Amino acid sequence: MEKLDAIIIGSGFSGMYQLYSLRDKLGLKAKVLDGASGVGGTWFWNRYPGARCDSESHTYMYYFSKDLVDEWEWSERYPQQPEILRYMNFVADRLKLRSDIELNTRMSQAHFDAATNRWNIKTENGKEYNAKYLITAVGCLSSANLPKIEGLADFKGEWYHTGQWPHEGVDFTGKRVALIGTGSTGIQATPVIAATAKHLTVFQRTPNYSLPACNAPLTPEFKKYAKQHAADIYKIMTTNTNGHGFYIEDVSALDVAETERVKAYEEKWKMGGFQFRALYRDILTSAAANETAAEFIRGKIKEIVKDPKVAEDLADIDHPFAAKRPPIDSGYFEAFNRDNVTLVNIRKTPIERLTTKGVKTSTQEIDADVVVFATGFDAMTGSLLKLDITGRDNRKLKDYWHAGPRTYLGLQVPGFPNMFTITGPGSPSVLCNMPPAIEQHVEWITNCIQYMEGKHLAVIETTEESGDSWQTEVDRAANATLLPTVKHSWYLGANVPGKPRVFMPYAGGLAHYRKICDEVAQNGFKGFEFT
Ligand code: N01
Repeated sequence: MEKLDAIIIGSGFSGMYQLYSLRDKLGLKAKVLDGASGVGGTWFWNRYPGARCDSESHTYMYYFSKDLVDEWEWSERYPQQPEILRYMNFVADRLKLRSDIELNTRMSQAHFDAATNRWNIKTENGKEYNAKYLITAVGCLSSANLPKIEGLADFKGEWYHTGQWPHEGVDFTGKRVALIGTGSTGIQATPVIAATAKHLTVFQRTPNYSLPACNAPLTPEFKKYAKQHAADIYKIMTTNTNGHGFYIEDVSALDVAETERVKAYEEKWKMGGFQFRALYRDILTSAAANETAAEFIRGKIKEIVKDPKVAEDLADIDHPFAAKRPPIDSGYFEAFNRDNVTLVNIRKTPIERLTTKGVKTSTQEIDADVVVFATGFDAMTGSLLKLDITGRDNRKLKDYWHAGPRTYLGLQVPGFPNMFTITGPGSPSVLCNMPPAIEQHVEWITNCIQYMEGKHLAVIETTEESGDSWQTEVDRAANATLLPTVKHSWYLGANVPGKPRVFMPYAGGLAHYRKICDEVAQNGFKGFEFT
């Protein structure tokens, strides 16, 4: 059994920075475990066609090190998966992290031992570790959600989930492809698969808004600008609601004349990306303000898609804009103008089963050589609940979270001493551009551990009262927005049958959340108890 100060689970953005912080800043003995054969977390697994980040590249990176900012150069406004994976490998090498990352080593069990105040950890390949701190860096969207569609075992073709894509890629040339799911992933994959497949059938359950990415190579001038203004960019990212490189305008959509508003939406549409959402402060809080944006996008869909029936099915959106995570795309709606792309509205004609030859709906059987499940993830809690994590008094995380996750600040779970959850449920995480949210958590945890080590404290543990009061704040923040009004959203766990319907991320905004976390730390880590 290897004895360590800290075990970190996962080698994505979170795990790598946490390792660097504990090892190189605090001088602790720390190790990362990861079941994958390479670093990169989400970007190691999500290799599906068209996989690209929806955050702009100059904001989708670490900012804690000026050297890393200066030495890395992105090629496009929105980086593709291979480029992000190269970046992650660059960081692993540049910070000399690899010697403390155990790949192909999936943690299966972590039990807290109250006699020693330490965690005993076991892996699937039989390794054992003992550590004072257990830090989960497992990602919010890393547990694939494969729907239980009858007949999958009968299907004679190939099938794949986008989040577990084969490393060698999939050649769609000359093939009939069925794509199930029209979230961010399905919307990114559709035009790319359509470009080579013989035929692509997209099965849509929930129509979706999508904003054009307007991706393009970065100009030398922009690259220079981003490096020279890194400090200003970082300041914007960490002092706004969702960690992107721009602020939300402090104007109500309802205080602007319609012609002016439509003109402004048009400008943002042409600019591409999430700035469209940032045009008015009340898009996510007022149904009437939201409808102005929703109506504009529905109009765009009908303008782009030539077949009015297909356009009607695509634009028949029954949730407020951005109340489900809005995708951004590179030619999604345009793909439905191709002769080799068909839309099947499975709200009207549900999928009944897979057959040996393809997908059977209530009205037809569609032959397919390949089925692609772009059906998302058991988000935020799935990857944690797959593990056997047992805290004080034999408390199992699965049991404690049976009615939904309960945390303090999304950073710790009552009854699980010395365990920290990077971007855990109850933190802003998925409502943000992830890297600044991750950096904030890693820095907070590192500061907390430094405090403990400096004072020779054995245990940090949050309380039931702290968990309860934070849950009240999580609910308050969600209910101040339109987000929980969408009943079929993965933010609420609705995409996974049987999962409790609880709004999981903290919707109070990254800047506000950072302030709360800072105040907690400044007040002697209020809400936590030390022994
Ligand atoms: O998953 P999703 P995703 N039968 O859950 C449908 C991040 N991301 O992988 O909406 C038929 O959003 C489901 O239908 P419905 C981003 O945060 C980031 O696309 O549940 N259909 C939906 O259409 C994103 O939000 C980036 O009715 C079924 C789709 O499958 C998150 O990951 C890129 C079904 C799933 O959509 C998840 O996105 C991609 C069933 N049984 C993703 N079950 C970047 O920034 C589900 N569906 C790079």
